Amino acid sequence: MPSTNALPRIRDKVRDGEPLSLEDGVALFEHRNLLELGLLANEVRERLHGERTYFNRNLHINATNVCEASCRFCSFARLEEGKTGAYTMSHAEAWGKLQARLDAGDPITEIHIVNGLHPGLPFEYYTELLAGLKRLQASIHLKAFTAVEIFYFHKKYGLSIAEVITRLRAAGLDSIPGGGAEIFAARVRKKICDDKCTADEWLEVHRAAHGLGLRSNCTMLYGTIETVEERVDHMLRLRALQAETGGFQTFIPLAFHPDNNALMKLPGPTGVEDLRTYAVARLVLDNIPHLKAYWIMLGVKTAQAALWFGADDLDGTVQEEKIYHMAGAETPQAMSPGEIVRIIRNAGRTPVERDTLYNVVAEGEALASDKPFRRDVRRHALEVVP
Ligand code: V47
Repeated sequence: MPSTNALPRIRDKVRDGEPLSLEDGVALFEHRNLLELGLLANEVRERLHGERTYFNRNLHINATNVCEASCRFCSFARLEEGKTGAYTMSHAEAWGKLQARLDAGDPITEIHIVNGLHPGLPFEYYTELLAGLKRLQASIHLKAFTAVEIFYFHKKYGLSIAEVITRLRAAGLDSIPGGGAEIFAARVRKKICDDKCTADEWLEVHRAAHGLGLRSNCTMLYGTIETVEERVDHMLRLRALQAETGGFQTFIPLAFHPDNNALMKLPGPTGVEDLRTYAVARLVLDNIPHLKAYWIMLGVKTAQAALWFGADDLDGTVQEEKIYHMAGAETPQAMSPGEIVRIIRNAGRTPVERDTLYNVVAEGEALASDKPFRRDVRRHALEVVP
């Protein structure tokens, strides 16, 4: 605990629009009074977005969990086909997920696709996956493949990073999700994810994507073995790339879930740590417009509270999430748009349905007011059990 209260000095910097330093970020993490910290983060949140709180209608597809990497925090991956719980969807199965939403009259605007690093699939598996989804719904936004996957494609198929992105884009890719960043510090990566791309390689993929005109998101996995210095360092590296390219839309802190993985002995972050991390992120990442409280992993109640600690986005209806649910998340599998609207209004904020690029889809009277999904839809059994 620092002997002096750094908050008044940091508050002046924030109000003057001065970027915060590593030391400032660490001092914020160490500031005991959570509400003072939250108030300052909320000031920035309201300066940027007022009361507006965004969400979208989306669907997650994790087409395969077969993965060459052995990240110690991951409960989703299986090393090879044939291992218990390993799966790879056929194109028809993956496309069927979208067809089911269309048949149900659910006007989703985005599909979020994240997979394992499968050693045996041809590049065409991925391009055809995208192309088939676009054939079903030309207007759907495909936010697909983390930088880790794109780097893997680059190495595996012998294409430059730019060529990989260009070919995926020609097949239907619209933007890149923020996953796989974990924590940039080499010390931590060595211990929790030493067999996938490095921090610099992750950043290089996003730099290339931004250079080709694609937008992307960025994440930070927190609550494993990292220090608060390493969390702030992570944010500063993202801020530096954003200063260069301006291509990041949203930062998503991802709270570690400890079930069914090699880090099971760790307790996972507490609610206060979640809110503190959101507030510090809002203050340090002054050049990334949005901060997403991903309700699937934060829990609906903490995500709602995070709307007063810097967050302005709740992600979306989701459906079919596997990565966190296999790691022990107890949140529902899906929330109806009406339920998300209710949660936002109940927090005293103004809901706005957006598309992936933050264009407004509906607000005010035009917003959904449907009931929560039936219990069996919210809690439907996972098709893949660990
Ligand atoms: O890359 C994996 C993380 C990420 C665990 O871009 C875990 O809009 C905690 O990136 N505990 C995938 N975290 C999810 C992701 C994401 C989610 C929502 C929106 C967006 C976006 C991106 O989840 C992985 C990894 O960093 N992760 N296992 C775990 N046990």
